[in-house]
Amino acid sequence: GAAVPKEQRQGWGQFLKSIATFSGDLSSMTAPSFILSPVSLTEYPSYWCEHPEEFAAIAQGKDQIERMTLVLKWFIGTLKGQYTARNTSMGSEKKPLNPVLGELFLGKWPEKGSRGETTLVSEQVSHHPPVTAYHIENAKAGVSLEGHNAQKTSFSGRTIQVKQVGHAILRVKPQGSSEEELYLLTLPNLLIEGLWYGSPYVELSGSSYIQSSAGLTATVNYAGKGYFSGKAHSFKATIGSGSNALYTIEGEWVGTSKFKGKSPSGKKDEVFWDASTPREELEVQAIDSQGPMESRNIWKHVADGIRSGDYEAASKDKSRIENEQRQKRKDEAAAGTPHQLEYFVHLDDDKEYAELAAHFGGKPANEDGYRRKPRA
Ligand code: 0T9
Repeated sequence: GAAVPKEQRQGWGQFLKSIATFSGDLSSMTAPSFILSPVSLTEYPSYWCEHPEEFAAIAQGKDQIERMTLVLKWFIGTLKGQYTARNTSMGSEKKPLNPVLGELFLGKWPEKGSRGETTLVSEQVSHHPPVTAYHIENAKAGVSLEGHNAQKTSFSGRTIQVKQVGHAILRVKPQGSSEEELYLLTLPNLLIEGLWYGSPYVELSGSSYIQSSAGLTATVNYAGKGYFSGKAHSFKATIGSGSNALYTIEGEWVGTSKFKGKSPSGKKDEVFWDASTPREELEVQAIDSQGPMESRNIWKHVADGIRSGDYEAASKDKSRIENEQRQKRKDEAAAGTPHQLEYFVHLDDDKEYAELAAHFGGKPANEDGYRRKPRA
């Protein structure tokens, strides 16, 4: 394959073989250097808000149908960043840095015009298995998102299959109303393709749901090349209430999507979302002024090494971090003071999840969850 550097071909072949026989946590595997990303998984929740205007606009919807349409639009608008940003910035999907327990990623999208400031708090709430919790909030707009992410991976044929574990809950204070509206978001399955050629990329498959507390459901069906549209990175979504479909949207989540049939404006083929809309990266404090648990501070030498091609320096500092972590866990165990989460509380049974998930069925009645700790 053209994408694998000559001197790493053997190593890549061995890596693929080891994935094939490996079960469990891919993130802890050592991979050939050309596939390493200098970015930690704790940064990924920022993909949820790279169109801060769309996020803020949700609360402006006049009624529950308009708000659900805005939620779906914001959600579809995040997909290109979530699942293709590494290809765009680094040429292929890359293996993220495996966050340490308690690692933080903090940032904001500043206030702009009438759009209030949006803040992000992301925390690695478990190291083994890796789980990241996050909270994104635009208080002025009355919109916030809380969720957690983990993955179950398996290998079949030439493809890594990733089942996303976790969910997100969006809270909206509709303009001119005091009653909070909730939206449960479930997450799609991923296929990691292109592995044989050393240029992995993500395709989405299966379905994901958005369920509102007001009783509306949006179902998103994902497909790749050769499925319903014949195009890669495609989806078909319906917004409905029970068995009654209100709107159908179809297209590519990396390109344009349109209403099929009925549309809010009544126009034919009304554009739903145009994924060429620029993404806005969040602002993060300079590394020198970051706290000791902040992601870019923890990983600065490793990331520098990966970026400059000094993989020896990268791997040396990565080992130092991992050894320190092992020692920390031992010390905590010996002292009987287990690690405490900084920003989140863990719920064994997320009641809001269970209540909303019951609407679209087929889901386990309970799942754990994370909530932002109340602030002083
Ligand atoms: C939540 C997202 C998630 C995280 C990544 C599977 C994956 C780690 C999890 C699911 C975000 O909201 C969306 C996007 C991409 C997902 C990553 C893609 C990926 O390949 C990695 C896994 C752990 C690997 O790095 C596999 C090894 C490697 C050879 C492929 C590049």
